[in-house]
Amino acid sequence: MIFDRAERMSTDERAALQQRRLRSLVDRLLAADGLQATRLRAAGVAGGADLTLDDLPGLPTVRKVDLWEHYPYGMLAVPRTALAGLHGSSGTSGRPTIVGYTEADLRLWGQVMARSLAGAGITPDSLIHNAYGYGLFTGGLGVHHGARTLGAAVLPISAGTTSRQLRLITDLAPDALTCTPSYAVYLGEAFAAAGVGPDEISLTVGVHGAEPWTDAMRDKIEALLGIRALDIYGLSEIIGPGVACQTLDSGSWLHVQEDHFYVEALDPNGDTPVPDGELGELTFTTFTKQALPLLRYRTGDLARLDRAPSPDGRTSVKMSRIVGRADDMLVVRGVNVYPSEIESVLLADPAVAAQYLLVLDTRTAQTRLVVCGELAADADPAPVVARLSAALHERLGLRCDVRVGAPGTLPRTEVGKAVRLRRWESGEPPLPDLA
Ligand code: DLL
Repeated sequence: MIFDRAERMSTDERAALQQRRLRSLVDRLLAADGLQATRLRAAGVAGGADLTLDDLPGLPTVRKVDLWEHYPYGMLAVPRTALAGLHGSSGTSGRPTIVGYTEADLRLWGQVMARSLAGAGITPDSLIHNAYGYGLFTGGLGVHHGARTLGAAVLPISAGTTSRQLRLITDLAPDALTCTPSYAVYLGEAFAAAGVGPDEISLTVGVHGAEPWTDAMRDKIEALLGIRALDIYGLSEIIGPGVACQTLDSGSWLHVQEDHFYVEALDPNGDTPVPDGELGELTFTTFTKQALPLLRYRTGDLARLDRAPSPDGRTSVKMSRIVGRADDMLVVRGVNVYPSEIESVLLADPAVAAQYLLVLDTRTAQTRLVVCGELAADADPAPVVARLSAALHERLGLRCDVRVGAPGTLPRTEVGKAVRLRRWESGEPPLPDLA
């Protein structure tokens, strides 16, 4: 189902709307007279009136560090008293980011999330088992706003207490599951351990995001839960989940809600957009957000853009799944390694479970990458270790130290985003038996 006419607007109509919205955004930023106004004036922009979309690549960018430096309210374009809600993320570096929403922003969020849920086949008759965390994190409430706008029922179970989740999925028979991909695997494994197979689970679709995942991980989720597993992307700074979403018929692509969130993919210097189809850093402009409008926010997330017609009839630009982050590339003995490549190799092996952990051991000059996996069922690990070592060497051009344990031996994240990388710089190993 296409929820909103804007999703199938002609590209000309959308471009005209975007240009009007860009002009009004620039006027609002200048009137708010904050950091972004200073940067706009320094770039010679005194008003929005004459700007076109072609001028965007010449306008100044903002980054997370700007939000940190103006924490907590310095980037708001409205008085604190005009806020209807706040969210935040702790981020990998531990510095908090706080974002604010007006009432109109919350309505916008509900609208883009309703589009995302409807694209996944969720209808006003659906029951959504929403296992994203409720709280400062945008996942739980973001889905909740979308479900309300769509008219679907939502169970706000939040993350954690897995035995209760299984019980309620069994008793209430929801058709849709919303949670991180790692938690979907966790739920699927717990069902399997309880002897409940995919055919006995009522769920038909899952909408998963908030952390990187691969096709191999999707295959595991779909097999464990008997669902179609779709990707949803977003970030607190832009609105939360609902910036882009895969639909049942969009192939592997995610439609970007570009009438509200204009996207560019920038080259590694952050200067120029790369051609469609090439990997670039996603950079968003929030045309319509009131409380925290951002012009050209550089996300650090790497993906490709595509404008070919989509079989689902939606006309917006599409993005690939997130391939990695500009800052998550590991350099191991001179070889550049993206964690997602390792995930693809591990999970493509049917003998390996979906849980894994990478340990980057930099205690000596000879950096070592330990790849810790887990068997899907009790078996002899030796042939699996040999297979994975060879496959990783071929894919990465690097010899990794592969360890494969019995099912259930690696630590799992029940609440929050999965931790896939631990750095071992000194002291005790992050996992026992790693020496
Ligand atoms: O994770 C919002 C969200 C909630 C998205 C629920 C999807 C579902 P933050 O906590 O601010 O917001 O983290 C944003 O998470 O810059 C990406 O690096 C990563 N991320 C989000 N969605 C995906 C995804 C939410 N589908 C950061 N694939 C982003 C890969 C993702 N990475």
